[in-house]
Amino acid sequence: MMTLYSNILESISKGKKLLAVLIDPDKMHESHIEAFMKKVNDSIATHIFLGGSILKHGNIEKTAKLLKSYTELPIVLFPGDESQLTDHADGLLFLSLISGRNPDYLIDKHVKAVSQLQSLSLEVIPTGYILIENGIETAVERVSKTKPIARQDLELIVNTAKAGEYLGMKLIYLEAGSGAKHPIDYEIIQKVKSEIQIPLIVGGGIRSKEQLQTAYSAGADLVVIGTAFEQDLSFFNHLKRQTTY
Ligand code: 1GP
Repeated sequence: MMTLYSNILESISKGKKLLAVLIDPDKMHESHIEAFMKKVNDSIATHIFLGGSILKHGNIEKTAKLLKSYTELPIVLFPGDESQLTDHADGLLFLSLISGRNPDYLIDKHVKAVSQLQSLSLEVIPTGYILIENGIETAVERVSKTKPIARQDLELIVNTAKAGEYLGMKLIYLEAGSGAKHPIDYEIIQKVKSEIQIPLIVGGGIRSKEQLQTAYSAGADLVVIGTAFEQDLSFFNHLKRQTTY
């Protein structure tokens, strides 16, 4: 079943913008989940993304189970590696870090995930993951040991996204990195969106409603926000469900 992906396509065809709240089990204490999810449920969020570059003490399975008990929103795994898989989620962004040249993150971790995936009922969504330089080194760069693409190199960014689409990926994710200083530029989003036919995800460093709207108006179909919600629950108050874009 391809419910998750077809729902994304359907929303886009209706002109609806999507918002994923990213939850890193390392940063979210179990005792905070109920209150946090109440805020999420009252907001315009449409998806929960779950995962982190590396997990030290967090538990994906336990967190996914808890999240499910508090929300109807689809839970999509956004894993740093093959250890972050669970059947308690609805789907998986099968991320290939196509901005980098480290085979581990291009294909190796994927091969290692297969036997586990065969025993799970997750909807697997192949996703071209493109890391763009944002002013500071982020966890993805450190953990993957790859260099992000320079923000100024629009041609390389666009060609990387196009290559991902030609390879059959179903989503392109432009990532500035968690806690990024500069979210992905308007021009980058606009140009990539105009060159690809598949849905475009944008994330990293988005901390205000204005930045969210900028990403949407540039052409992002789905925006991912983690840090801003982790640091300040009141951010949700600006994104209450009746808000329209
Ligand atoms: C990180 O794109 C996501 O992978 C979200 O980034 O935590 O900066 O919102 P932030």
